[in-house]
Amino acid sequence: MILDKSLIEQHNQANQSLHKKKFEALSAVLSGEGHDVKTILEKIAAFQIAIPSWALGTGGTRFGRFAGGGEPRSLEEKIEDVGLLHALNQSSNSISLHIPWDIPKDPKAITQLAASFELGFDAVNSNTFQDQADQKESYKFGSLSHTDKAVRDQAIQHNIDVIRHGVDLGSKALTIWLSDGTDFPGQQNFRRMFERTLDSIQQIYAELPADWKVLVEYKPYEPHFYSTVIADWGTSLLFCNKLGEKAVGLVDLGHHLPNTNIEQIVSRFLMEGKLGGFHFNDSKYGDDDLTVGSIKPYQLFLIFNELVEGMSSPEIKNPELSWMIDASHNIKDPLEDLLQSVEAIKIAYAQALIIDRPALEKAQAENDATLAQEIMQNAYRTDVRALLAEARQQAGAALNPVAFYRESKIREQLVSQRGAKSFATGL
Ligand code: PSV
Ligand code: MN
Repeated sequence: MILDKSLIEQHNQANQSLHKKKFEALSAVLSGEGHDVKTILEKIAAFQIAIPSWALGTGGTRFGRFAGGGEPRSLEEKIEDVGLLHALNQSSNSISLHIPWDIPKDPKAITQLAASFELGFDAVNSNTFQDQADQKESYKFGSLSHTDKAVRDQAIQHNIDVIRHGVDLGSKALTIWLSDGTDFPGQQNFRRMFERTLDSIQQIYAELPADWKVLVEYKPYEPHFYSTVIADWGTSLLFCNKLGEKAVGLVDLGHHLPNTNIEQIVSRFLMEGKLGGFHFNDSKYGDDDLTVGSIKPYQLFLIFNELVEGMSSPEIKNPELSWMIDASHNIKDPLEDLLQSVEAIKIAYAQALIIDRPALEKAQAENDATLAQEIMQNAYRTDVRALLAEARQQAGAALNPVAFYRESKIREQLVSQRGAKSFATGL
């Protein structure tokens, strides 16, 4: 579905006077605090977050799935949906594919279609956590770490195939999330599992084009419940260091045990120049895949504080990051959910940009914990939404994307085009 841009203009006109009041008031406060509002707006506008191809349909749990209707039935329709999101917020100019859920059969046509929506392709994701119908060897007992070389070889070849699909599309990174692990003590030898995995990823690494990265994602448990081969950031970093320069860590916000200090992990990765990217989502208990910022917005802000501080420090030499959403659940309209997630990420980024850094550094040097907290929370408690709206408006997007989506009855139109029972591949 192609959006009629004049409808966005009408929406912006109708909401202009209230927006103007909010933006002018906020600009006055920020300028008074010494910030350059124009530069902040430019940074917000430039910040783009990739949309995962698997989050455009309704997500499910192992207990069920409640499809919402109008879901994209093909990769082409998924690209159209990301194009729609991008037209609404001008903040998601790429899509991250999961293979084999979304295999581009005609890569040229797919890249052209994406380009027509001003979209590119972010990291491609391999999948050795499920068996496919036409697959010879089973991943029941693992893939890249498997005891049987034939299974490992099949999983290695799959990752190499994913790289080739990515090359055809113009992607520049492979994300490996390895579900391999064990469910019972004594089931496997931890060290040998690590060694076999390293050998497998080394073979994949050797196939990476010169300008590619491999993002090594970690996760402490699920689908296995006793051990995971790449369980934590330390193991991810260990793999990356052994692999080489092109290997970098991927932080999925849902892949930590309760109360883990994720912002400190981000700082450590940055310090080592080994932070590759993010899978944004939110969670209360485990890998809940909830809308970004819906549960722990302060944590998200603290993560962006580390990112803004780290990326602007001359001593940090970290490659460019891949920003991706990895959220999907059961009850919301997926497009509304993605709009909310992107908004939450950009809010946290904008808040981190307005931290008074010189004052914070001074407070830290003087061990003034009270003042440091005041400075952090002054930024966090600033309602920056009018900045985001202004950046969107200047880029030709909607002042309020979710409201516009509802007013324009976009889901209803998608349902009438695709049917109430259409089914997207993915989780
Ligand atoms: C696993 O939980 C994960 O975070 C990985 O990134 C997968 O690729 C994605 O979710 C979808 O299953
Ligand atoms: Mn993930």
